[in-house]
Amino acid sequence: MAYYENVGKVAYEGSQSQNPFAFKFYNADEVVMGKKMSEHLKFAMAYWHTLTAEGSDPFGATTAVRPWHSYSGIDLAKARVEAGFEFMDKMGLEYFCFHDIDITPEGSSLKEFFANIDTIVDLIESNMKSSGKKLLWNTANMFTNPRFVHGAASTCNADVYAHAAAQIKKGLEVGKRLGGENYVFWGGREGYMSLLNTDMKLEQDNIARMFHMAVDYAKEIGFDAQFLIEPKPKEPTKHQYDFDAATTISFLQKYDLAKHFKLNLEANHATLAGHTFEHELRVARINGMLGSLDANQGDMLLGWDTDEFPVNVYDATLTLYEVLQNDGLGKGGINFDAKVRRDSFEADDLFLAHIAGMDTYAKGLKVAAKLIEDRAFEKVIEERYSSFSEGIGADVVAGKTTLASLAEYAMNNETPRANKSGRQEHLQSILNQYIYG
Ligand SMILES: [Mn+2]
Repeated sequence: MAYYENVGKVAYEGSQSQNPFAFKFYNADEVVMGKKMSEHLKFAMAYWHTLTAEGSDPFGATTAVRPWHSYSGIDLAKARVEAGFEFMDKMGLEYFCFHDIDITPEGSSLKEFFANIDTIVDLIESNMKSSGKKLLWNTANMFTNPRFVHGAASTCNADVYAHAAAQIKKGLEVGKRLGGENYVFWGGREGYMSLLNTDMKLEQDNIARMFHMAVDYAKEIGFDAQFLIEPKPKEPTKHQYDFDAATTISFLQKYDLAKHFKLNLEANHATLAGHTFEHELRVARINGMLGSLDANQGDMLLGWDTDEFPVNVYDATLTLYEVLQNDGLGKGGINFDAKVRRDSFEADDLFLAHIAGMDTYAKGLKVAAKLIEDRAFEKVIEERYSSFSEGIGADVVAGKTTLASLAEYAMNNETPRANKSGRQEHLQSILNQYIYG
């Protein structure tokens, strides 16, 4: 049966199309910098926002009208699988991502939960085989169940720590079975609310121990997915330990985990941390840690994680600029960790929102590719730092200088070469020319 009867396969019709159910910029087979758009943009459906969450917020109940509402329990979980694969097929999404609790009810015990997971994973696996859709990543939700009130790997309760380990173990087994290309750790409640009751060192040491156990188990079962950590600065805890890219990278380096992990970066988490998304991508990229993206955006007038669909072409351009400079995302992709607004409650809105997001990223990709092909900013940056490619600057870069040798140089060159303007506003207008031109 069809769950989305109003909508057929979404096709590319070009920027002049008036058809709401058509792509204006995303043309899967169009070649950009030697690769198809669909290879640059490995878009993934977020199971939780698309199929599981239905628009509740702290002030009101669910509003979404969904075609699976006549089902309940495990039948509802099965209907969501079928609807999800129909949605991916119609949208041209090749990948999906899920938390364990997105796909099935937890039941009353871990044993029942894992049995439910097996039932639904059977169905997901057969749909993957018939459709060719792939798992970008899965993860364990270790923040919704009340047992995780004090965190999971950072909990003060060793029995809860063991429960978290059991969910991760199961998640890795599911990932291996479904051929997941990545496995994500998001520190749901891995942080603290008050230092007055918190042993920060023990909590961070325990998180690292959990990661090492996960690395070991993946190796043991032959699961070769890329491990990813998703930084977020706050919410739900006041201070999350994986605050941002730089904090997370230093954590991984301290605990000898850096070689096993990369980062799954989210736009809304970046802005919550007081950074732009492109800042987070740049930090990860220059450290060889850029793994995958959660494509969304926040509302700058609100202070929380609103997970809106990305519709800002300026931001998308600078995001794709970093991705292209990184020569792509490797095993990673672009997951829409984005939900339709509570008042966009019709099933059709799921399609319209994904079209908006995919078109925004497609336009951003094309502009970023042109910027790179023309070396629009690279030429400027090379010139700006050119004093480090010759003379005393080249000696600094080669590690040939000491404080004493630099001091001697400075004393003999009392009038340094003149500084030049950074030309920021001019560069911003060039970026606008590329976007609007
Ligand atoms: Mn978010």
